[in-house]
Parts: sequence; C-alpha cells; structure tokens
Amino acid sequence: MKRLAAVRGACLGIAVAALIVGLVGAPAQASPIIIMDVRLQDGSHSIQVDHVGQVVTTNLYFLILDTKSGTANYEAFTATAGAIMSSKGGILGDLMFDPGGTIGDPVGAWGPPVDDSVSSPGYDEVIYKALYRQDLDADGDLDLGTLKTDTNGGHYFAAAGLGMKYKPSEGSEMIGGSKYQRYLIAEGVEFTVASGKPGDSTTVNYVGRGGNNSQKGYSDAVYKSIDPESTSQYAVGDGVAISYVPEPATLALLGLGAVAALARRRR
Ligand SMILES: [Ca+2]
Ligand SMILES: [Ca+2]
Repeated sequence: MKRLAAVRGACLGIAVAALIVGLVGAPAQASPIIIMDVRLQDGSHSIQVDHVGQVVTTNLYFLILDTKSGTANYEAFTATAGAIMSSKGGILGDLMFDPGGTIGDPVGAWGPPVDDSVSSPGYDEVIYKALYRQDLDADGDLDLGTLKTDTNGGHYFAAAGLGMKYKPSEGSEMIGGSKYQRYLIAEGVEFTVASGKPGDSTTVNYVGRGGNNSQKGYSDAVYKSIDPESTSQYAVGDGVAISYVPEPATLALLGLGAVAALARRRR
C-alpha cells in the first residue's frame, strides 16, 4: 500500500517523465484503482486541538477510479476490510464509531449495529460487519477494525453491494489528474483526545487489512478485488493530522508573561 501523497508525487514525476519521453511512447503508469481517505467533515485533512476531552469528528471515504467519465452507474462500492487507527504515540485518544447510535459504549469487541444476517442491504445502505474496537498498535488508545495479524472476525469494516445493489456515488472528484467516484463509507468517526501536550501530534487514517478480497468495488463495470499489500492499485489518503497547541487561556497567560518580562527589562 502507498500513501496518496506519494502517489501524487509519483504522478507528477510520471507526468514530467512522460513529457520528456512522450514521443518514445513510454507506457503511462496507472492511477490507483481504490483510494481510502479519512477526512474531517469539512473535507480538510488537519486540525488543531487544545484540551483533553476534545472530539475530532471524521468521515471515511472510498474512492474508485472512473476512466469512462460521464458514464453513470459504472462504479460501485462493494466492501472494504481494515482499520481506522490513530498513529502510535503522540496525542492519545480513543476512536469511536457508532452508526445508528445503537452501540452504546462498548469495551473491546462489539457486534454489528445492524443485523449482520441481512444478506441484501438496500441500494443506499452500507452494513458494518462485526466491528471491533481495540488497541491495534499497543500505544494505549483504542482503534477501530482489524488488521491481517488479527485472527478474530469482523474482517470487513464496511460492506455493500450484495444482491447487485450498490451504494450510489455521492459525486466525483479529480485526484492526481484522474477522475474518481466518491462514496461516504463511515460518517462520524470520533477521536476523543485523552492526553497530549503542546507540540504533540497524531494522524488518524485508514489501514487496509491486506489479503485478497479485502478491498472490493466496480470500476467501469469491471469487478476489482484489490490486495493493499501486493499491488500499486491501492492507496490511502493523507488522513487527518491532529496537532496539540496551547489553549487560548494559556496563550493569554504566556502573553501576560511576555509583557511582564518586557516591563521588567525596561525598568
Ligand atoms: Ca494512537
Ligand atoms: Ca492505539
């Protein structure tokens, strides 16, 4: 798997290389077919926090390559397996996702918020199969989902498209010069700051579980099963970078301190 930033860099490099050797007919490198991207609800990728207990709310998106732009209903989200994690150390905080508000406040593994036996979700539905909430990187805060190293169930973070019914795209966007159809997979994934100090940071991002059949969708009506570990056809976005800054009251005190120091110096 590779980071989207690296993908963008690679695309730029390829574009330059293509300009240089274009007449020689060098093959263009394909854009990733699937991109997973965690964003803030306003679509941005970074935020500052200043106190314990502060909640950062994010969304998870599934983007799939649309090479026949303008052809409707040729792309679809089918399933994704993996985890939403905060990076190891720095600002610590538990991740929580409570679709439908029916989960309560579970500790450890929890079952699906909707009936997991439902085999054919409606056209606009996504089901979350046996989500797990656990500390995947042993840094003391809770992450969501599973990695390949886990032997427990709940491989799919989210699934749709059973019975030939797919969650419809909410629109398209251009990434690295290619058009993607965008699907909102998880809305309202919360990171609650548990500890941190000015200068600390963490990044909340998606990690594909790895293995065949872990990321699935249709691109231009062709079924794609992508293994994040063994292909360049999969990428994750920048995630949400969270940085800890002094709270305004502290800044004000620092300001007063500076004024006092200046006054002392002038005496
Ligand atoms: Ca963490
Ligand atoms: Ca953790």
